[in-house]
Amino acid sequence: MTHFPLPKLYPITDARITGLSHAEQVARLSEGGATLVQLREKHLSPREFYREAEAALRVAHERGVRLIINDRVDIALALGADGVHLGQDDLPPEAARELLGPDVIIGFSTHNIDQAIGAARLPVDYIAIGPIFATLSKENPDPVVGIDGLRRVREQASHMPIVAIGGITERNARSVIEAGADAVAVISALLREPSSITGRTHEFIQFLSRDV
Ligand code: 3NM
Repeated sequence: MTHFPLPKLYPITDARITGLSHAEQVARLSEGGATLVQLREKHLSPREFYREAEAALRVAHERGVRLIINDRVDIALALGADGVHLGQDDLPPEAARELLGPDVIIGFSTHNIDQAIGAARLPVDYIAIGPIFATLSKENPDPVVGIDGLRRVREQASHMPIVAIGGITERNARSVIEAGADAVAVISALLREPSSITGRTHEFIQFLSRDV
C-alpha cells in the first residue's frame, strides 16, 4: 500500500453545487492550497465522467495536486489517476487493489463502527467515516455517526488513517480533528459560493494548520 501524506483538508468536487467543470474546481481548490482533491460525479455517463476527469487530471498534475476518482476504478486505471475512492457498493477494495497495484491510493467509505472495524483489515490506504454531522450534499445519507461515533472508530481502527466526512465546516472541524480524524473531507463549506472557493480553501487550510 502507498504511504502518502494525507493532508488535513480533503476537498471533494461537486458540479451541481458549483455549476463548474471538475477541472475548474480543481484549479480553484489548488489555488487555495489544496494538495489532494477527490472528483465526485454522480450524474454524468461514464464516458462524460472520463472526459471531465481527464481534463481535471491535467490541471491537477500541472499544479502538483493528487487526484482521487470517486467510485470508478476503471476511470482511475484508464487515466492513471493517483487514487480511487470506493463506496460500500462499488468494486470490493481487494479487487481494486489487484487491478491498480500497490502504488495507487485506495480509500473506502464506511458509515458505522462495524463497517469501519471491517475496513481496517482491507488493503486500503485510508477509511472515510460519515456522515459525522447532517449533510445536504449526499442523496440518502446514512444515519449521523457523530463525534462520539468517530471517537470510537478512532479507538478501534487505531492504525488506519481516518478521513471524516459529512457536514464539516470551519466551525466544527476542530472537534472532528480532536476526536481523532486525520483529515476532514468537505464539499459545501468550500464550494457553495463558487467565487469564494479559493479563499475559503485557503482559510480552511490555515485554520487546520493551527495547533488543536
Ligand atoms: N459522503 P458536505 S457525506 C460525499 O457519509 C459524502 O460517506 C458522505 O458533503 C458519507 O461537506 C457526504 O457538504 C457529503 O456535507 C459531504
